[in-house]
Amino acid sequence: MKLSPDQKLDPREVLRGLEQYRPRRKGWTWRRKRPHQQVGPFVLEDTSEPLARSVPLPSAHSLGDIDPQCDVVVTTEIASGRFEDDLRRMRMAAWHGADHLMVIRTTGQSHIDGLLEGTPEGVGGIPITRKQLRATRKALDAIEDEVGRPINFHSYVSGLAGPEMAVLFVEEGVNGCHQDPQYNLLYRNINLHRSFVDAAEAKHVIADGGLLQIDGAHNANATAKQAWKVTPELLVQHAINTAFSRAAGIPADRIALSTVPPTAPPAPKLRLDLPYAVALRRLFAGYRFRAQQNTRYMESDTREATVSHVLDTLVSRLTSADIQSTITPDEGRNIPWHYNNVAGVETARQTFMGLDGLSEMVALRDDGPLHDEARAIEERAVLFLEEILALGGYEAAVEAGMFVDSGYFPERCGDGIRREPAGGVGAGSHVRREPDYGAPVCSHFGVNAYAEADAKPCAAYGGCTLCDPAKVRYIDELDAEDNVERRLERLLAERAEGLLRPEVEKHGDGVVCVTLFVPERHEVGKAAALELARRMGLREPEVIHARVMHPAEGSVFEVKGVLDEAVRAGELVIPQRESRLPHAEIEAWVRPRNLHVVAATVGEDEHSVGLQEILDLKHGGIERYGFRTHYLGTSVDLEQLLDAAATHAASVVLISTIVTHHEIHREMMRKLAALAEERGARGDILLVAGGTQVTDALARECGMDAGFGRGTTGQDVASFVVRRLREREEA
Ligand code: Z97
Repeated sequence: MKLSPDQKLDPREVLRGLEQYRPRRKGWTWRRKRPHQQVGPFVLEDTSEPLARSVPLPSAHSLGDIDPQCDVVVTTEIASGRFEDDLRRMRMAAWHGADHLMVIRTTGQSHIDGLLEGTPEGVGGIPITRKQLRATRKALDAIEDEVGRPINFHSYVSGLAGPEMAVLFVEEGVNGCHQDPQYNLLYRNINLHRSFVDAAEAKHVIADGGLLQIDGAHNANATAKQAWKVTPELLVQHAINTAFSRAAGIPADRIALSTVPPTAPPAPKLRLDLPYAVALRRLFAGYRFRAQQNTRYMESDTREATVSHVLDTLVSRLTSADIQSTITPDEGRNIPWHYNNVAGVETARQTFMGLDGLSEMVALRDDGPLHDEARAIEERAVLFLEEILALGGYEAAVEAGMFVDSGYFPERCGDGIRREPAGGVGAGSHVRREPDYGAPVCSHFGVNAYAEADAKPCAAYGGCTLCDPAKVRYIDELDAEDNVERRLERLLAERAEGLLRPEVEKHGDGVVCVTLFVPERHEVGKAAALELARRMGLREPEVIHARVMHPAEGSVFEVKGVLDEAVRAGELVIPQRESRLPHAEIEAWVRPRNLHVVAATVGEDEHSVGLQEILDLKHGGIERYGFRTHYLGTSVDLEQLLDAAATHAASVVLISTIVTHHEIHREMMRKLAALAEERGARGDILLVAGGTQVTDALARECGMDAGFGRGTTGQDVASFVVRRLREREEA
């Protein structure tokens, strides 16, 4: 399967021949670092190999469209609840720099003692199934070819079917996973013994499959009310899972500790978060660090979340994270929307690029408060471990509710999660292995009756699914209604008809978001915002974010709703921008003709940067082609402008308006056209307007010859002028 950048991903292509598909690579891949790399005008220190295809950061438009990639793996977590829609989301995220795509299942699958087949949604969202993993890995193969960088696919090995899931992941080429028995126990109330027995088996399979494992300590962080107080316990949780994973065979550099800077401003974030990050790196040198952005204090303000995430990323850079996991800034209020996956990824990427070379200029102090606090967290963690031992061990500690307590250890609040070691889901379901137990796959923790000195254990029964992929049983959809083929019917029909609807999560969901400021006190404003959204035609409007600007003056609201409208692509009128003429062609025509251009900003507009860029030689403006430009300054009177045009016998008048109130830009364009007409000069001069609110159609409507909006370059303006003047000459 091959993707073409100008074509949509075709889900039928992904599903075709899936039963024969085999993953082409197994195990985890890091980025290839390229220190001291020349990228456009800069030498960058903390970068990796560039992408073949991508969407650069917005500011890159003024920097030669460079798109350097940072040196850490960037993650986004995808959970639309429909895998076929996630594929498009993954493609977009990959183009924006993500190379670790985590799919979180949305069913309560942890409690199901087996694997599901097909691609059911049921009523609870997506489970992990072979077909879904296979389709995703296949699509990711094509996406990684398109962007030119390996993409790590990741999901979660947890719950009662953990070992089966680990085998499935290795069979299907999943590259990374979460696995931590403490997660099962504390957050899913799965029996303690069952969780650890399953984890030993699962971890062994993960080790053999070369997957990167991420632990679950960050969940304490997300659950504790005062997350900065849970830091000593986080070190303990990391230690338990790490030691257990090593014992089960995972090498240190494929164990990633999941760390989240615990606070958000106005808490003194770096003062609290840095010591924890430093303590962690000191204690766990040799392991990998997966830094996750903070969700604990996030409400509905995407701007606020973004600022916290930038600071989280600063902590990552200062303490050398290997993976930067991003949280979508809308996670506090929606099931994340696809464009917010991209926003999260861009936040990390933009921050890393901005911090390039930081470690060569700034070093963390190993004395003073940073050192003292890190030391205090380490000491508290050691005390925590000693108390576990004093209580009689891990079981007793869990029973006593030592975990996720709100106190800063050794202080205790008594609100920790308590688990009965003999209780929980799956209690009593673990049985002692028979001495002659034979494992169904070669990766196995403990004694395997099939193991022989010089042959693979599975040789005894003709090969296992891990050694011989042909043995994998692929079971397609089991449910005649709840399956991907049925779900695709609408999508394919709408695509065939060229129907377009807005969407944020699933194909054509119609969801839109509008921002309104209502000049009233909050409660009234909120009711007004909802009513206004209804009148805009939005079904099921819901305020997803509100912020008081002033108690009496008003609030701003973001309202989401469903727009039950579709447009047909084929019926849209798409303005055709004339193509640019080659530089050489423009110059060859302009230079011998001695053409004069007068230019100014008009109205009361002092913003001349845009216009200067169109004119200026330095900025690649039209002077480079040999135009004689006369820049008259800002807020210039229209009469003066036309006087100057007459003095220089100018062929072109360029006006610009950037910040305009009361439709001044329209008024200025109309007046200029009328004045030129009055003077009898209209036929001799080309009148051209530019500015953020100007469009070509609007400018023409106001009597100009052309209008240019955002993103215009000197080449665009020069191409237009040359074409027009050439026509006149030839006429
Ligand atoms: C993250 N945003 O990516 P279930 N195992 C571990 C986990 O942390 C989780 C699961 C399994 C977070 C993910 C919370 N964590 C969200 C160690 C989930 C998922 O299928 O929901 O039972 O397990 O780190």
